[in-house]
Amino acid sequence: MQNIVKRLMTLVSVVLGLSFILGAFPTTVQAEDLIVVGFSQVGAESDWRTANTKSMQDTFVEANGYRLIFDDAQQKQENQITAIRNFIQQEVDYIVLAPVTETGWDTVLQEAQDAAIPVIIVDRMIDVSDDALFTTWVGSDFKLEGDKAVEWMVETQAEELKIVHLQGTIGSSAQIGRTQGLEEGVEANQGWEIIAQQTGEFTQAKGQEVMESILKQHDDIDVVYAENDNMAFGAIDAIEAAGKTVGVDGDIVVISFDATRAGLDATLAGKINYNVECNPLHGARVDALIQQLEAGEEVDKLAYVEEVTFDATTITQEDIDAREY
Ligand code: GYE
Repeated sequence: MQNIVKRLMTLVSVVLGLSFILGAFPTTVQAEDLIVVGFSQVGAESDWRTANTKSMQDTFVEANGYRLIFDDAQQKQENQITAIRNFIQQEVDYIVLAPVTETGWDTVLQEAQDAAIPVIIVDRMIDVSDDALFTTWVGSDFKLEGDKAVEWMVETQAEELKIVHLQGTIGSSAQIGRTQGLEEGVEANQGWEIIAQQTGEFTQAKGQEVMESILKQHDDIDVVYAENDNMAFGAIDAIEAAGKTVGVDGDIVVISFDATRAGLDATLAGKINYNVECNPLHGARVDALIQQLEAGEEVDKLAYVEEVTFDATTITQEDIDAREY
C-alpha cells in the first residue's frame, strides 16, 4: 500500500515538474527578451500626474518589448529611494525616475551607477554633484513656463497688481522654475506685489484650503498665480464660496499651469484666464531614448519639450478636442 502511494506521489511530482518546465519555458525565453524598466513615479497628486502615469504605463507594455515595474512614491522622496534600491536589487535594465524634489539623489544614484544601470530622469530635474549620475533627462522648461505667464500679465493686466501665489511642492523643479518666473516678473514690474505666497503641494484640496485662509486675510486680490490646474480648481472653489467671481469679467484673474483637459475646460468656460501648457506625455519620449541607448547610440543629456499657452479669450472647443490628453 505504502508503495503505491509513493509511486503515485512520484508520478504526480513528475507530471507537475514537467508541466512546470513546459509551461515556464516559453515565457522565460520571452521574458528574457523584454526590456525591464523600473519607474519611480512621484505620486498621484494631480491630473497632470495621472496623464503622465498613463502615458508611461501605455508605452512600457509587453507588446512594445517591455516589462514595467511601477512604483508610486506618494510624494515622498524616501519612498522613491526605496523603490530605486528595489529596482537595483531586481537588476532592471533601466531606472526611470520622476523626482519629487531636485536634491538628495547623490547616494542612491551612485548605487545605480555602481550596478551599471542607466538612469533616465523624466519631468522634474535633479541637482546632483556629478551629472554622470544620470544618463539623460526629458521634461519641461519650467522657468520658461513662468516667463510666459508673466509676459501675458504684462500685456493684458493693469500696472498695479496684488498677486496671490500658490506654489507647488517646494523644492521640485516645477515649483522652482514657475516661482522664479513670477518673482523676476515682480522685480521687473514696480506695481506688482505678491501679497501671499504659500504651497498648495500641487493638490486641489490643499489649494482650496490655502486659498480659503488667504481670502480671510485679503480682500484686494487681483490675480491668483496657481502653479498647476488642480490648485487653480481648489482656489476657484474657495473664491466662489467666499462670494467672489473669477476669470474673464470676474473679480479675480486666475493663471494656471499644465493645461490638462479639465484645466482647458475651465479656461474655455472663462474661469481660468490663462493656462500655460506642461506636456505630460513622456512615455513615447522615454521609449525613444531607450531604443537609442539599446542601439548603442549617443543620446542628448537634456531634452526640453515644446509647449504652448491658452488664453480664455481665444481658446476654442476644437483646440481642446485636438489634444491628446
Ligand atoms: O505641473 C503638476 C504635477 O512636475 C510638471 O507636477 C510636474 C508638475 C505638474 O503635480 O501638476
